[in-house]
Amino acid sequence: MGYTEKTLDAIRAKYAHQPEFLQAVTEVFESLEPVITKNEKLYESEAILERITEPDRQIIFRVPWVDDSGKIRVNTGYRVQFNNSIGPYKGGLRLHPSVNLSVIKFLGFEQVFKNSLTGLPIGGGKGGSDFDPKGKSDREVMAFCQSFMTELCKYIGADTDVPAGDIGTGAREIGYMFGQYKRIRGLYEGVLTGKGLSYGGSLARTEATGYGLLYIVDALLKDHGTSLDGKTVVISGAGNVAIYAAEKATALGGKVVTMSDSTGWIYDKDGIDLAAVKEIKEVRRARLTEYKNYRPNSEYHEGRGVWGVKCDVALPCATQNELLIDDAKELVKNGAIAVCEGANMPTTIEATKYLQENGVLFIPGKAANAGGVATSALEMSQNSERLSWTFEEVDSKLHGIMTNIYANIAGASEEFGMKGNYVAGANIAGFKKVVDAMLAHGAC
Ligand code: NDP
Ligand code: 2IT
Repeated sequence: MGYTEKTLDAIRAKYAHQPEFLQAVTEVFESLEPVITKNEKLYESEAILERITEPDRQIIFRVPWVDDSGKIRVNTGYRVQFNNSIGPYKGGLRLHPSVNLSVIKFLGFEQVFKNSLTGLPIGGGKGGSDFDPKGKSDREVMAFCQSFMTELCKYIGADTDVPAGDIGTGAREIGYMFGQYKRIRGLYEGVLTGKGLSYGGSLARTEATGYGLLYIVDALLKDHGTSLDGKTVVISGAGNVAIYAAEKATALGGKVVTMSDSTGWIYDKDGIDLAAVKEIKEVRRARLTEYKNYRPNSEYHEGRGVWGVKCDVALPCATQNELLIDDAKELVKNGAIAVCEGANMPTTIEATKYLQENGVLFIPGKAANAGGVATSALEMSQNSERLSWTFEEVDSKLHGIMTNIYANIAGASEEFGMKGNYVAGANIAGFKKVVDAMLAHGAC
């Protein structure tokens, strides 16, 4: 049995109770096989695979807060500092009832490779809590965020670990957390990204993940002799990533016909009215059921279903494992040409393989959604030099980063004899830089 297989077996036995983490590791290991085989002796004696899959540290803590009725509520907080070989830990904070250690570990593991692919000096980490911001008052959200940061602030810092947003964590939550960090630590520093523009945030960070996704879609389609112009696009999610993906897809000439939230989805054959979605989701924090009030000719459906709508390009932008094998079959049957992941690991391994085997161009999240964290790294640079760049400057850097990522993952897939397999390309290209640094640092 080879080194990769042996290590994967050991990880599967040890972490059998962490399915999302195992899914992420399995996908990466499968595509690293050719690289590992080439360097098997060295990597095995240096325990590269054992070290890259074991976080540097995992912090788990109690988050007590007082609700509006005066009752104390308790949630669990997490920060997994996965790997800082190429820079300070960097990655978002997820606030969602489904959060557990397996979810945070899968996200942290993915983040290591994603951050490497950006070409910027950032290591990988992730955190969050099983707190559900839905239905909570602003005061309750503030109470939670202050309590969460009261503990988290011991472990983070501008040169140590720089958290940011993710599901359930947006500008409001980052603001409350930054306020509490500053108050306790007495430091005004770039300890979080996705900050408001009045206190050190970067222009274009809000748009960055969605825009970045479309910049790589554009590069992919151009490389395959076509473009987004006139194409039908289906998008899942109606949050930060989905909204700005839809905005840029429309700007590039695509027609976005679906979006979804955690209870249902909308179909608008004339193209989604984004101003309406922004008002419903960003301003009123309401449900997509309300979309019909803005566009009477649109359809609302309970449950899931966007992947059954005929399209050219599909962009899963909600959450993990939201695109399953039957969805992949529908997409292929309906003639989709590309699937690019705005969310982290939205496509199951089985569905990914089916899409690839049936000629659908597929870019995994660690490459396709890297524009968010890349722009966070640009926010860190601006904070360090105490300057703010213009929207155009940040956006043009983001564009350059995404086209570079496309060139690198396409190049790596070709170099290892798997041309067009962007899953392998992303894993290999992301892995190489981190491993070079790990080898240089010795046993740590
Ligand atoms: P948001 O919280 O802004 O939006 C998430 C959207 O997905 C919401 O519309 C939500 O519905 C919907 N959703 C549907 N099902 C679920 C579910 N089971 N769990 C959570 N959400 C669900 O998050 P983001 O847009 O920031 O993140 C979306 C994805 O993109 C995640 O996978 C995240 O990790 C990834 N990502 C985010 C980046 C960022 O910069 N924000 C960067 C890179 C990746 P509802 O409206 O009902 O809550
Ligand atoms: O998954 C991700 O890359 C994010 N949620 C963004 C992380 C960041 O540090 O901006």
